[in-house]
Amino acid sequence: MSASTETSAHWQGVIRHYADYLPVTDATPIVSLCEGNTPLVPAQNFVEAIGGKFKLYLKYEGLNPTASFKDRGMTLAISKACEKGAEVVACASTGNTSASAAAYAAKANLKCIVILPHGNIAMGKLSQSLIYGAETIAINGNFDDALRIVRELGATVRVEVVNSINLVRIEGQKTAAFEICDQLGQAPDFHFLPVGNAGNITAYWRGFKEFFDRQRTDRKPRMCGFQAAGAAPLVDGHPVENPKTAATAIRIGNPASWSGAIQAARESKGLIGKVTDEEILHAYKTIAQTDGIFAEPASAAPLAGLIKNIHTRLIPEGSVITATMTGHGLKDPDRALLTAGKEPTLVDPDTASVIKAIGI
Ligand code: AN7
Repeated sequence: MSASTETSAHWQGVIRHYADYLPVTDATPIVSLCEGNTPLVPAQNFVEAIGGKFKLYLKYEGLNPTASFKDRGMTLAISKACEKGAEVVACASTGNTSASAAAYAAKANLKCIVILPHGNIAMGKLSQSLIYGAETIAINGNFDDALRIVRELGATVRVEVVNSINLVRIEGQKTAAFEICDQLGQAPDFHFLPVGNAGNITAYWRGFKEFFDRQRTDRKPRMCGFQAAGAAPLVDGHPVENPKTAATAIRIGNPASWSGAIQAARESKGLIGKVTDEEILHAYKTIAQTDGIFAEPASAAPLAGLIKNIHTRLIPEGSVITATMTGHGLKDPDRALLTAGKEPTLVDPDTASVIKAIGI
């Protein structure tokens, strides 16, 4: 079956679908959980609610097998690790990379070591790493400390590092840009996404450029990345020693793909901006309540960035904008409960009490 006739019912993951664009050969054992092929969901209710005059589509990456975009890079990283004969993989993570590494390592029967900043991992993500059976280490430090340790581990013992400093991860993640072009029929005018360790913005820009070079689209988008204000090294122009944000996924002070992010913004005439936690959480609640999309807080950073740019001249009327919803909202149920700010209304078990409580 050729890739062009493959239907979503036969989808077998991003490596098989985009093999011509990825560093794989017949000798590469493909480790896949059928990731990718995520929906591009129109979000016009949100656009109307914020007073925008553009078209918005959300790439809902929370619908990947481990509920984040990380699966696209991880299928390739674990496949290449197997090709090399690795037996142990390791990563540092704010939660989603570790969930994905743990799942793909389980599938490939590799040992997986994950190093996490203690107390700053959303509950859903921590539960994933543990149930997939990864050796899970929490450190009294932040993500940047964890990444330093993993780099040192990779140089000291026989482990394959599967953070995005492993460039194969970036290669896999660029398939999201391919899918957006395939879904829209061309690249959008703008692509918005959150930025933490900056691997994903690097990957998307590479993907859009490759599809343009191979004439699969006649345009390239302006890349607009958003960091949390308390963890915005790329905007502030220097590493942040103690990054702080409620969006724990992007609580990163010294991104590994720093130059890739700057290059994406510069070459595409886009920007890297920052948004406060208050703005992020407002966007997080708004997209859930207008368009029924439950994404984790970090994923709402680009939506907060959109709101912020409604009254600037950045976005011409009628523009087509895509934004990546990088992780599922269920990853962080504690934050959802806090942000909703409501408890269920408890009533006696009779219809009259329910009618009284709902006020209709
Ligand atoms: C939901 O899991 O860095 O800029 O260790 O989980 O490519 O780092 C997660 C990052 C955005 C930022 N949204 O992407 C990790 C990790 C979500 C994320 C990002 C992350 P990058």
